[in-house]
Amino acid sequence: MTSTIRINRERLWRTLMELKEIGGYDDEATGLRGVRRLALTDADAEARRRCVQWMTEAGLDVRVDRIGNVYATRPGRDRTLPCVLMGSHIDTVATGGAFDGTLGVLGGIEVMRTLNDAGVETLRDVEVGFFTEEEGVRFGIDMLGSAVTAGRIPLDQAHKLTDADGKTVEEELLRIGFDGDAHERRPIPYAYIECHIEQGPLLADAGVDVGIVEGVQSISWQRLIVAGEAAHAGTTPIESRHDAGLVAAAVVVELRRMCDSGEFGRLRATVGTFDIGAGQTNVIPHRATITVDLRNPDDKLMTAAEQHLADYVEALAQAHGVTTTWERMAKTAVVPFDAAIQDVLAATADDLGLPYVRAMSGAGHDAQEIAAICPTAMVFVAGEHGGISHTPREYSNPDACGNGTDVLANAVLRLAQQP
Ligand code: HGY
Ligand code: MN
Ligand code: MN
Repeated sequence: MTSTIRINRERLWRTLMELKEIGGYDDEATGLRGVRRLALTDADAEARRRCVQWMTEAGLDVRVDRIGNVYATRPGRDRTLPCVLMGSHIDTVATGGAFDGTLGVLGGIEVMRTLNDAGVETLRDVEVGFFTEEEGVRFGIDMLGSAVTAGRIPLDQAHKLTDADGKTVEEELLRIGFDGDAHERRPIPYAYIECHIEQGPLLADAGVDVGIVEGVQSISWQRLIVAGEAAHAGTTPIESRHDAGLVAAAVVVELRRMCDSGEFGRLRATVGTFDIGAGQTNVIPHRATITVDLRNPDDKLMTAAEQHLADYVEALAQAHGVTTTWERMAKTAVVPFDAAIQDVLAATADDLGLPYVRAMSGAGHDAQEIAAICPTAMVFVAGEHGGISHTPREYSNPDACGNGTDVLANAVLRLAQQP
């Protein structure tokens, strides 16, 4: 067995703390510094350039593909062999923290520096990359760059997606100078490992820093547009209203009932955007738009939940005399990760003397897309404050990040030496 390597934790932490200030903002709700680095914005562009600089300083060959994914290669002895790929994303939600995605990218760059410092020559190329628009918050489809790489979303469809201001992905890639020319259907890797904070309570509850991820639960994103009729708040009798706001609110309440009922297994539902326009105190809302994010570790129960919701909304539309339109934003099935790669991670954690738990991922990740093209798994790192994430309260400590990245480093090294 190759001797173990240990990454430089201070150096990794310094890069995490530096990157968090690119798109950093003072979050009123928490009083903390948050990160707002939506995909292809100026902040994302600056963070991309900083990561490319770190990659170049580590002596890596950097390339950009046509959806803006960035890969950096550390050549191995036999360049004809498929590479071992690490990666994640550096775009964040609008009220993000310092670790979601960035840990997997900066951790991968730190692995490269550590291999350099140790003078290790690998048999296979090792690559680290970051994918475009993993969060989906700006252009409406999550894991966009990795889904294009895996062939699930055509490049043309991805390029044409627009943000709230009508700007397309293609225009924004051009504007920030990341309209690369490498083909997005990249050479198939030998294996892919993503290091990522868990973003939940499982590892912290188990008292461990490290998790080995068995797979990702299914995700369904839909937009519901309700069109009713504006009318006077005082004179319009209750029974003759077509209140779009009421129908949308009823959907929110029903979603929670569906989750609490257990009828749909371990369903999780979130209405993260609720828009009834400017609104006027004394006018019945004529229009409401909500997004519905469903998660379920069981595909059949996910389908049942979507069907129930569609029937429920149809009945509401009849009862309240409104029209309802569903728009599909994103849908991914449960994705199991490769057992052999999980075993490499487990053996690596054992060698490092790091206790771990195995867990399904509640969040979506680029790894679930890349799993379609090569053997893939993830290593989780515990978060604090119950693993809370997608908020400036997101936090993991230097040791947990260091332990998770040591697992990444040594698992990648094992795989990169395999003929
Ligand atoms: O939504 C998710 O699960 C991920 O953070 N993109
Ligand atoms: Mn993420
Ligand atoms: Mn996220």
